[in-house]
Amino acid sequence: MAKLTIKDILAFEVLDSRGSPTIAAEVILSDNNSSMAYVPSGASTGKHEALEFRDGDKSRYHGRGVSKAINFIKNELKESIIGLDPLDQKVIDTNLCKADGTHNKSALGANSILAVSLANLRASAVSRSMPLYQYIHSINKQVSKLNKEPILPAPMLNILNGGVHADNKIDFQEFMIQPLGFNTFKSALRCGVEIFYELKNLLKSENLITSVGDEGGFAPQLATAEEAIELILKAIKASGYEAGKDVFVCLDPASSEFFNENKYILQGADKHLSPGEMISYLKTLTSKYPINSIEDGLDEDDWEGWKSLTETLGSEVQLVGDDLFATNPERIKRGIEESVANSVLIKMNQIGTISETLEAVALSQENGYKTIISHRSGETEDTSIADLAIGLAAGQIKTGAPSRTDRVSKYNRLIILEEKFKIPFVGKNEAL
Ligand code: 2PG
Ligand code: MG
Repeated sequence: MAKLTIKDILAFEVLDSRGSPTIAAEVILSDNNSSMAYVPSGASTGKHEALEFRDGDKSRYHGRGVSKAINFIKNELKESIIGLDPLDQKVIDTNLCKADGTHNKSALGANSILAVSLANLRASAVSRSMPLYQYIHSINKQVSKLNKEPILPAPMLNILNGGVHADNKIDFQEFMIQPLGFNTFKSALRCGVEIFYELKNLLKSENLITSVGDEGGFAPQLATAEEAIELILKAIKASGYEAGKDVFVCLDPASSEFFNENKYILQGADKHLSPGEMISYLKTLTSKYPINSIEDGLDEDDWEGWKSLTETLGSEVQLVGDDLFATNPERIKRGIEESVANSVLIKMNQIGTISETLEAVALSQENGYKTIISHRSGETEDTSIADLAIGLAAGQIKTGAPSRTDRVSKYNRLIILEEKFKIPFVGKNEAL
């Protein structure tokens, strides 16, 4: 049998869910199997993320075009892997990184590199006639000492949007619900969806708008986190579910967005807090409400604050590093060494290749940190994160509200994989 190789790579400038240009890349193999991958894009991007390469030419898409990144794929990146074995993802990713040659992928862009890395992964799965999640599980053997069996993740649904994802005054970016007291993914998701319906009814009855933010959650004109949480709790009750038992509240304040000169400036809530006061505020919220997870509760470089936040709340609440870790194994290592946070948000485009993403998950899991596979606020029809969450047994996924196809497509993929392949659903204790 002829050796399997990468025959061609195509790239297209397409659009994400905010109408911003992004990249779709197609890897075509010598056996004529192929697959397309689309790259997402963040709004509350962390300082330590790999670079997203944009043209900066103001005459096109307000400078947000990605035509240069597309050319990097067609030239430098293609040359670096053409003719190689696609099944050796590690070699493919190493070559892509070498072609870039920088520490943060600033020469060719993490968006162009990830498009090729992910398309290669997907095309390889097709060529091996495996569902993507199974293929991911099979290659994770080389990376993870645990390589846990595939499992459906607990969903985190962002049903109320604030911060830079919405045009309201709420300082915190995301108010999520996490259904946990269920035996299947489908029934957990149904709980989240029914609460979402009730939240809409409540907003209407209180004359608040029901338009949605970037991740499909409602974006009412509220000002404080307390107001948002109270409404969600009412919606949970109205749906017949019990908060703190069937379903929990999760927050992503995305604190780096409002941290300035060592103060957390909450304009909607009219609070200017020192790191110590911000920790006390988060503690108050968790003692008052059934909150089981807080992501980016503090700034991405406030390691001192994070340490004391972890000492204060780490034994009772999941503390998730997103901008803090930026899916970067070096930063995760530092977090583990300094006992900072206890969970890692995983976003492929923060680091830029599949191999480094697998490394970040393995490192976290091997050190007892929980992992949550995450979408970006700018998404596409690509559903690879659903398979990634299952194949790596991440335990949790956050992919927005059950509204807008860019979010729902991931949930639908999870529903179908659960039923078709009879994959077990993560238990409450294993997820958190
Ligand atoms: C976050 C993400 C996704 P963005 O902060 O967790 O919800 O937002 O993609 O805008 O960084
Ligand atoms: Mg976040």
